[in-house]
Amino acid sequence: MLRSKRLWSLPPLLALVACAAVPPIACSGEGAAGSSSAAGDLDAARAWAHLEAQVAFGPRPSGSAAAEATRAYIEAALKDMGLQPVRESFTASTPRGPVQMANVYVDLPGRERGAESAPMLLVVSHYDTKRFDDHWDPAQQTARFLGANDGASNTAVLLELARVLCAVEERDVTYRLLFVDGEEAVLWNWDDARGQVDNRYGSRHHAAELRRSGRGRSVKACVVIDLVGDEDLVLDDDMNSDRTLMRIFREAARAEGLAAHVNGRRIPIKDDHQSFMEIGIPSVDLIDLDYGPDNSWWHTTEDTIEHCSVESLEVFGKILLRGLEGVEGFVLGR
Ligand code: 1BN
Ligand code: ZN
Repeated sequence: MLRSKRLWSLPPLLALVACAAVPPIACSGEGAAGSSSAAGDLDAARAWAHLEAQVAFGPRPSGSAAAEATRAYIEAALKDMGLQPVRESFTASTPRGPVQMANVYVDLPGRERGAESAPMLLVVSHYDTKRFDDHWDPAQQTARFLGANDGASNTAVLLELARVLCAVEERDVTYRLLFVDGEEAVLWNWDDARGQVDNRYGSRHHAAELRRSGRGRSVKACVVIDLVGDEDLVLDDDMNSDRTLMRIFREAARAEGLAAHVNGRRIPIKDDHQSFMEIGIPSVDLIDLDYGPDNSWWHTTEDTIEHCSVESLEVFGKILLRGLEGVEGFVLGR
């Protein structure tokens, strides 16, 4: 089992006021290349700092002030890298009434810079945390759901991926990094709202926009990351994912000597990848949905920083980067 290691001593990584005047994809700023790690490596310490920062906002359910603070943090981090994030705001119609939500995305153009038809690879993470306000055990009135693993870990890795991709001189494919709101259901269970879809609000909204604009035709693959900070990280073999993409990541882990961290339970998993599968984009969910003894930390107040580890972010980063090389080949039809 991987052990948790705290990195409280890290210096603050982000100036929260971003530099607005930098050109797109300049990938400049304190967060860009030039860190202690070799260019091309995902720096787990930087990712861990992003995880800590999100958890410090407290519970971050859609529509909350903390969700807005998280969005602002994501945008500032991306701007600090010299990128120009786009905010996609919308009002979600939920079983609890309208909720104001917003996705944030950033495009890193490939060689065919500017061409609308350039092949695109979408990488997705949700930043919202599960709503708990009406589900408190009376004995736990002061407890809070922090989503260190479910929400913060995946978003931390996606932010760090942005920094790594910035350091690449020329990409073969265009990457879109998408931070979605409203992955979690607003009712307690994913499928409680019979007849109405009460989950994946942000990814469904983005998928609908891709279809409406025609841009979806150039999106050749989608990689969703979720719950990747578990100190005992083993990615599941999700049956709802595209089999080829799943195989690419399994082989990537093997090539990195990390086979013990993939090929977990073969189960069908519901998550944001379904929104993109529904519009015909091959998609994979990289997720470890076995968190704590018998998954007892998932969607509980046990989802804390103490149950995540920087080593798991490191392991996942290696699998992700090696796998994305394979996905790029998939996207380009190689
Ligand atoms: C993943 C993280 N999910 C929610 N938080 C999706 C999901 C819902 C996975 C129900 C399995 C069951
Ligand atoms: Zn969740």
